[in-house]
Amino acid sequence: MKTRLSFALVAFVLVVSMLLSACGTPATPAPTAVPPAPATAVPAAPATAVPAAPATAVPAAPAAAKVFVLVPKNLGNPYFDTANAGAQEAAKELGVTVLYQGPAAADATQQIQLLNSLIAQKVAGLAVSADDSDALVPTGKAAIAAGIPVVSFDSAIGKDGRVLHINQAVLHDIGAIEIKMALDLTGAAGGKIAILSATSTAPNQNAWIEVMKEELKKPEYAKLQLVGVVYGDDDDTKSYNEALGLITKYPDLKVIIAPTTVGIAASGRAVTDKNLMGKVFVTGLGTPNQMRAYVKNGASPEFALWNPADLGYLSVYALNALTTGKITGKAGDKFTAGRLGDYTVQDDPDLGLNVLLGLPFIYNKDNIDKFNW
Ligand code: RAM
Repeated sequence: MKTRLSFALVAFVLVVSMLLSACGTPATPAPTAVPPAPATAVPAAPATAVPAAPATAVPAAPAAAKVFVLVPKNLGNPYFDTANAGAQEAAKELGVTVLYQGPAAADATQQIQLLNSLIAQKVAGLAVSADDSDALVPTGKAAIAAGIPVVSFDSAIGKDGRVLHINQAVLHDIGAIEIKMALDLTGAAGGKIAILSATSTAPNQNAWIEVMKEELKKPEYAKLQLVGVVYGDDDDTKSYNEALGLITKYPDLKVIIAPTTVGIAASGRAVTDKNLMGKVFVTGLGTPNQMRAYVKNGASPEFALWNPADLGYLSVYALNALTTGKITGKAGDKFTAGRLGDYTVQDDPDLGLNVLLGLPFIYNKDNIDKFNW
């Protein structure tokens, strides 16, 4: 009897304690049980899918430093290397780390893979020169949703896929200056001109080409005849071959306008190799060090550009202002970008929210030796 009673008691205690613990579990959700949101929001990219980045070019960062990543259209392009030099200068001043990672080729799919991987690594901010405006929007959105501010620089991501675009110069001025230089080179007689661009999807070049076509409708440009637009994909060899193709196809071609630093240098070399100085002129957008020889030998007497180092510098200052809460990215927001001074976020009907670096500059034999980048 005594045994039965104590057995019943033990069983009762067991059942009660089981019931209590069963009720207790769902009633006490610990805060730590919440899954970390950003990781699941980001489509994971296998690390191996990311095109190799020049890890060695990156200075080792103190573990605590904030990590921004400057993502060019492609690696191995001196234009973007110069932008990176400016970005590193800003990084030093601000005490942040800026990594420089990009796809091997100017290709949006590769760029998206890299960005997905950087989002998964939870970097502090991204500055991207877009290989394709629309294709990068979902990726930019995913970054922003994960709390990573995105600015595009040089080549804009569509408005929804970035907080700000860091604009090198007013779109209209860049297109207009290229047509003006073409007429300077043909003289009043005018003649056939062709455009050798970057990739056919590059948002910046496509926008400039649209402006060039509009400019050509003006009476002062009536004697300039645009015979074609070709694409060198910001690849030196392809650009060189496209330039030779234009020269062969149009024996009376007067000017090649290349709104890309890769295309203009390759065109300068093509004209030089064919010894067509004084017959075919090259102009567009170039860097002084790549163009110096062609300015001096007459293949490209003048070309324009802004300073890409300043563009990289301003991009990092803008990311820093966004991540420190100094600005949120709305029109009218103001911040100071070190040696470049004060900037205000502006809203533009086409470009959306942006920060404008300044005016493009014309390089020629009188000033080219003042520049070394
Ligand atoms: C190339 C790239 C870049 C463009 C310059 C002018 O380096 O296409 O996006 O801004 O040219």
